[in-house]
Amino acid sequence: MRLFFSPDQRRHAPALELHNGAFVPYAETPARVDAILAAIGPTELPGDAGEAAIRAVHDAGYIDFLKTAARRWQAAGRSGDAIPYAFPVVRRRDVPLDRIDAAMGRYAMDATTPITAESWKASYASAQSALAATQAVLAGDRAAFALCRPPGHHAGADYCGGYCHLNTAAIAAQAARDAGVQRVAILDIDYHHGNGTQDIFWERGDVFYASIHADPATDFPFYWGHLDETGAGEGAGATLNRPLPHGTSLDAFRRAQGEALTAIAAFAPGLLVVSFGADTWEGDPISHFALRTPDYAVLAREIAGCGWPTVVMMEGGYAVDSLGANVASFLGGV
Ligand code: Q9C
Ligand code: ZN
Repeated sequence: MRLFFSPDQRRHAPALELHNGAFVPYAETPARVDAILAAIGPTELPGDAGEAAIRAVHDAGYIDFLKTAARRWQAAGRSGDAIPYAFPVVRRRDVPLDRIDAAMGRYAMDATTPITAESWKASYASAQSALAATQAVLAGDRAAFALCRPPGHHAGADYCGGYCHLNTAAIAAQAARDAGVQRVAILDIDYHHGNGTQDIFWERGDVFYASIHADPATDFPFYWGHLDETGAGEGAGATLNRPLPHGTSLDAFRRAQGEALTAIAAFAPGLLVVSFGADTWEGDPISHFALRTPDYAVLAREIAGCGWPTVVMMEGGYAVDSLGANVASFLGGV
């Protein structure tokens, strides 16, 4: 299986994040990719396919914001990373937001996703890795892996959040659609619900989104991922959510994944995108499931057994010492 990663993806390295009411060291570190690289062996550099596939998913205003936010934050006299703190929750009129503080809240869903001067470079490179892996599968490989980092599934068409700026799974799925694949399915097995991916395809009947995750009644991102969210309009029935309780281990996770795979099979996709997070591991520092390292191979074999061309995107996973083994276990199963 071909594996894609660009060193530029290390360049996003915020100092701190707001966690449980205090600033703590940022959990989504460049060390995560080094741990994965050490376990999975050599990767290939993605080519540079430009911005078109990113613009097919994300708003122009948001892309411009990502490129310029750190500079605008500095120009406003700030020393640390750019972090939003005021949000237009009451849906104000779409007035121009010149002040960087206002733009930060407009283009973010939370205050846990800092933007640095290098964030665009790193997220752009992460999207290129996603596109290169997708190209490999479109060209005939049965499966490929993009070591995406920063991750993607919390980012919507016009917002960042949950450590994510560009939605790599959505960019991959849309690129496959634009290359002529009629129906694309996304299976999201990160610990957290992929609200951005769900949002982007909510009213789309051509991209099926299925997610297994911690119940939003107890866990981030709170406002999305409930059982009764199933899509709307053309996309009615093309979203499937399986929220699960703290302590979930292989048996229950596997049953939920089986339901997701059955629904995806009925949709008959030409390509499967997997948003894979290893934050479902029993020792993850910010999560509460109980999967063990060998469980990832079991889950991956069941996905691979469905026979769809499959492109895997790295999402979360914060227990750095075990991350490599968990990812290697999953990829071995694929
Ligand atoms: N105190 C991914 O796994 N932090 N993102 C929650 C809880 C956000 C995780 C704060 C977690 C985002 C890709
Ligand atoms: Zn996660």
